[in-house]
Amino acid sequence: LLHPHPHVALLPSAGMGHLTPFLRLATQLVHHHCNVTLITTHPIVSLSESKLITHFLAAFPQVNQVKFNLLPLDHTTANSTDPFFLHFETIRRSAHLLSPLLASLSPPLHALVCDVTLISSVIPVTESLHLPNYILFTSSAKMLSFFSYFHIHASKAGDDYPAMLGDVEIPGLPSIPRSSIPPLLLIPNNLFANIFKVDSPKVTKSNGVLINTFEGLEALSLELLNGGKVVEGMPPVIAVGPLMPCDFEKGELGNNQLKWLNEQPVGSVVYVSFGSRTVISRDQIREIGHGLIRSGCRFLWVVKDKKVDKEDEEGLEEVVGRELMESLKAKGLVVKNWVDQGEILGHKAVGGFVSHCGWNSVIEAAWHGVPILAWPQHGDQKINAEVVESSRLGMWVTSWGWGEKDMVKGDEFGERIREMMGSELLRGQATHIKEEARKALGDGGSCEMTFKRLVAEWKM
Ligand code: BUP
Repeated sequence: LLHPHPHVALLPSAGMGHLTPFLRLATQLVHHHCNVTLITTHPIVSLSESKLITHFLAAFPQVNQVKFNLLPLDHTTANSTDPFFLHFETIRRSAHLLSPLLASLSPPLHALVCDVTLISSVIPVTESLHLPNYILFTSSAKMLSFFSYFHIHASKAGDDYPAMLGDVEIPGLPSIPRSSIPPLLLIPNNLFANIFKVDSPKVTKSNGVLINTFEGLEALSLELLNGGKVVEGMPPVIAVGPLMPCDFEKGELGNNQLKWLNEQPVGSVVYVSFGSRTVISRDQIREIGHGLIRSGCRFLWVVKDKKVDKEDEEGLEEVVGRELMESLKAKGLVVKNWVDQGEILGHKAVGGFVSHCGWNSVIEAAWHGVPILAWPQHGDQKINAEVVESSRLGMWVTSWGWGEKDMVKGDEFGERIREMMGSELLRGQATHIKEEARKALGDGGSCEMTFKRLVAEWKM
């Protein structure tokens, strides 16, 4: 019996970097005539996440929302203070409650797509329901290689984990130096490392891994993953990228930002943002400010000094300093609240992007052909920065340490911005990658084929 419209449930994890690609995937599935159920987990961590969900559901009334109320988490039993990681853990510990919820959906489900950080607690649920389980991996294919290989690497260190973790030699890929390993994996027994270690070998238990990348950006990693070279028994790794900013995300680009951008010459502005969950120290914020002035470039800089936006109440002058704020006004715009990054990167005035290399940001820069100056701050970001550098979408100053630990001086920062903004080579290559991205997403491109194949598979 063929089902004309397969029913797919999506289970994202916490944080904009995880939620956003899930919602973009949902729009693609709707476009390809799937019935979509979005499982939202409560309580929601940040304001930006609740707003985005509301906008999404208003734009897609045909999507069915199921609210999943999580069990309260005893924080003393989870070794972390990061609200997003604690939320991952809360979902994981509540996952068994998903069974009746998924089983009661009508029409019956054909697949569940969940975040990779939930995989080991969701697999038993989908297995018991005989429901195909897919992962949406929200980072790069290079990071997926690292993630799925990590348990093998960690086992080499044996009881001496994490002290004895060395450079990571994944078959077929350039070696990943120890200094690029997400720092939390090097701290014994923290929550993130524990989740990572438990989930890493479980990827092979899923029916497929959807990933927000495309051949034109990460051909080698995709080939190795799919050829079973990285780990044996890898399920199909399905490139569904680029998952692009959608209309429902719009509406936060303040009028003054747009007005200001409209007044700047083509390609003259550097956009500076370190993502939704990076806290930059006050001292580093000041150095960044001086660097921007030193660069001589025009700039749009998003400042953030709290991990969760609900806590972010201080004014810009307090964070940046009154005097510096005054000097910054001459050449740029400094903003504190959420901005419409998709629209900024797509604006003709923007000619460069200083980015932490959260994967969504990298893909958005690729889509708009904007060269990146990579400054990874934590997590997967050095591994993503390596993709940026090797694809020549941008440049990465590898001597800059993790943002959390090491300071970069303003002079050096300003110099590198000038270098990126002045590079014809980077601009040319970024334009080429943009063309590849547009080909992948265009009529008859790889995305259309891929979704058609997936939907056909789910219909069986
Ligand atoms: Br900040 C900010 N406006 O002001 P990443 C971010 N974004 O639209 P992260 C805005 O949030 P993880 C803002 O376009 C991207 O889609 C941005 O995701 C958008 O980094 C998303 O780049 C941020 O993956 O998440 O937030 O650090 O740590 O999970 O990678």
